[in-house]
Parts: sequence; C-alpha cells; structure tokens
Amino acid sequence: MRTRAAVAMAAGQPLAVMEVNLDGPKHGEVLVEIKATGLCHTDEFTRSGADPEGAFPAILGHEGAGVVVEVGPGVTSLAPGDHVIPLYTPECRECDYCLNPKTNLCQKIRSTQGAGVMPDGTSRFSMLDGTPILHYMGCSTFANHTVLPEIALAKVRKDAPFDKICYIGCGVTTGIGAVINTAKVEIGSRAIVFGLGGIGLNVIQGLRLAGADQIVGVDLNPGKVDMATHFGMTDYVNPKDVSGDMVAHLVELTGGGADYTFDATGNVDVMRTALEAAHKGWGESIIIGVAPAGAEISTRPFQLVTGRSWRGTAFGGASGRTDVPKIVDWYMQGKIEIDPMITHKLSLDEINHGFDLMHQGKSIRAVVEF
Ligand code: NAD
Ligand code: AHE
Ligand code: ZN
Ligand code: ZN
Repeated sequence: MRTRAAVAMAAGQPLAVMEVNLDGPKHGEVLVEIKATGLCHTDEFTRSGADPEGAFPAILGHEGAGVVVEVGPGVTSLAPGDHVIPLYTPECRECDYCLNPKTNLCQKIRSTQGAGVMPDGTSRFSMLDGTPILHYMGCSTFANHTVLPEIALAKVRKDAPFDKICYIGCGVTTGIGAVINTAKVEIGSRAIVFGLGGIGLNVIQGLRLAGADQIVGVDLNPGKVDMATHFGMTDYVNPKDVSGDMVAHLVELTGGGADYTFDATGNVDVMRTALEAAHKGWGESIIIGVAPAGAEISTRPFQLVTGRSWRGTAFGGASGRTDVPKIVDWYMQGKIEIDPMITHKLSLDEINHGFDLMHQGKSIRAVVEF
C-alpha cells in the first residue's frame, strides 16, 4: 500500500513529508493506522544527528496511538479494529529480561530495532523509487500507517482519545514510571526534577501521585513554571538566578539534599548536579535524559561512597503491554492529567513547525493528528 509519512532523509535536515510504500505485515507483525503522534525530544535528538544509533533515511516517531488494520500470520493477541499504542520497549513475556522482574528492557527484538528493521532484518517502508526507508525505535509513528511486531503493541480501551493517549506511548509513562517503578518514591519524600518539559512534568505528576512533600523544579526557561506548578511543583529554581554553587543551593532548599532527583534534560552537567544534590547516605538520582553521542557523566567517586546512588530508566521501567492499558485507564478515570500538556495540534504537513516550537521552548507536547 501507499501511505503518507514524514521522512528524515539525512541528519540535521527538516523532515520531508511524502508518499511512501508500505509492505503488509509478515509473520508476527501488525499493520496499524496511526491516528495521532506526539513529538518527543528523543525524535529531535535523532533527527539532529546526535544519536549514535541514528541511521537515515528513516521514519521517526515513537509516541503514537492508532487502530489495527491487518494482522500477519501467527498473530493471536490482536485483531483488526483494536486500538493500540506502539511500544519502543516491547514485552515478549518470554526473554530473560521479561522474566526478570528487575527490568522492563525486553531484548527479544532490540538488535533489529536499533538497526531500523523488522525482526526478519528487512524494512517494510520504501520510497516510491524502491529505496528502502528505515523504521525507528520499532515504531515509526510519523507515518499514517506503520507495521510493528505484535509484542510491540499495547491493546487499549476504545473510548480513549487518540490525540491524548498517544502521549502515554512515551512521555507520560516515562515520567510517572520513573517515579513509581524505578525510584519507588515513598510518601513524604523530597525530590528535585531537572527539566520541566514533556518528561519532567510527568515526573512531577508522578511525584504528586506518590505523595512527595517537596517537589523542586529546575529549568532555565521560566515559561515552564505555571504548568509545573499546576502539576505539583512546590519550589522553582532557575539556575540563571543562582549566583553561588547550584548544588549547595539545592541541598539547602531541600534540608540536606533530596531523597530523589531526576534528570529530564539530557545534559551531562545537569546530571552531575542532580547526583550531587541527592541526600548524603541515601539519595538516589535517576537519569531519564538521553545524552548526545560522545557525552559522558562524571562525579567524584566519593559522592557514591557517601551513599548516593546513580541510576537510569527507560520508558519509566514500564512493561508496556501490561502497564500501558492501566495508564490509559488512569487517564480516563481522571487519576492523571494529560490534556493541558498537549499544547499544540498539527497536521503532518506542519510537523517541522512542531520541532521549531520545541526549540523555542513554547510547547510541552505538539501532537500530529492524521
Ligand atoms: P523537552 O524539550 O520537552 O524538555 C526539556 C526541558 O529541559 C526544557 O524545559 C528545557 O528548558 C530544560 N533544560 C534544557 N537544558 C537545561 C539545563 N541545562 N538546565 C535546566 N533545564 C534545562 O524534552 P522532553 O521531551 O521532556 O525530553 C527530556 C529528555 O528526556 C530528553 O533528553 C529526551 O531524549 C529524554 N527522554 C528519555 C526517555 C527515557 O526513556 N529514558 C523517554 C523520553 C524522553
Ligand atoms: N540511541 C541512543 C539511546 C536512546 C535511548 O536511550 N532511548 C531510550 C528511550 S528515549 C524515548 O524517548 C531507551 O529506551 N533506551 C533503551 C534502549 O534500549 O534503547 C544511544 O545513545 O545510542
Ligand atoms: Zn520519547
Ligand atoms: Zn522480552
């Protein structure tokens, strides 16, 4: 079939919206009509050329929601008409990782996914001249139709709006999951969240859900303050306004350091500040942000010797086929909020404007509706 997609032709170039060929689903695969997709900073990270795994041409996008159109041979858990959210972290329920409750990092298809192809080593997408186009994070939601492995789709209720629940495909689950699944934040905790964007705001929402007493937000852009306050931020720090040592300032503000700190910026210097602002003896710092190729974190080992822990999380530690339908329920029950964070709605033709808004710090989530 033919479908419309925004194609990343080369690193650093705007996406090119065009008709592409899409082959039907093979064994264990599913054809999905994407109804809506969010623009996450990770898409921009890859588009820009900062991703060491980035390969082109590719159809980016990993924060989508849609409807099953056709299932390939061997697919048993999904049928045409089902509503689904693509999962860049799949859940096969049989690999060593899926069988270990300590991780959500299913490895069943990680190597082919990272290479931009389906599990059989080939791509379903091509240009109209036949040139193959790579998949991205196993999802490629910047296309009106896409093909995914069955294990990379969460089946969700049919009454949930696509233009909101697409965000559960990454930002919402990553932020809330980092608090609940990864950090396992206790009631009464003090926390610091670095970066008040599409991920950081969901960390804040997760912290409120977990019953944190103090939720400090740190961001260079004061335009994020109102939204962060709405979601539960109790204190705001703009690093530009701190004249002395940032770590000392945060340690004082949190009465000795935070129980939990979260990096949602992807900046390795911020990651160091986050680690060092965690409380001596027990503070845990969780890295969510994705850093550019070649970037490395550093600190004095003494910071760890004296009881701080440095950890990381992907997709908020969530096992997608199990957890994502529950998070959709939470949204539908009003337990969590999504609507105010969808600040912009765009057509596919306007997708590059969505990345401009991200750079200008004007959007939380821009969502493309098909
Ligand atoms: P975003 O652009 O919406 O938000 C980033 C925020 O960080 C912005 O508000 C920006 O002003 C702020 N910021 C940037 N540099 C800063 C600095 N030096 N100090 C303080 N604040 C600073 O991006 P997002 O979609 O929220 O993504 C955030 C990060 O999380 C990205 O690196 C993204 O790739 C990563 N991410 C990781 C996962 C995961 O599973 N680990 C999932 C989704 C996104
Ligand atoms: N390709 C990058 C790493 C990118 C990365 O860490 N991705 C996160 C999800 S970000 C979603 O917005 C992730 O899931 N990581 C686990 C994994 O297996 O990729 C690089 O540095 O090579
Ligand atoms: Zn993402
Ligand atoms: Zn698995």
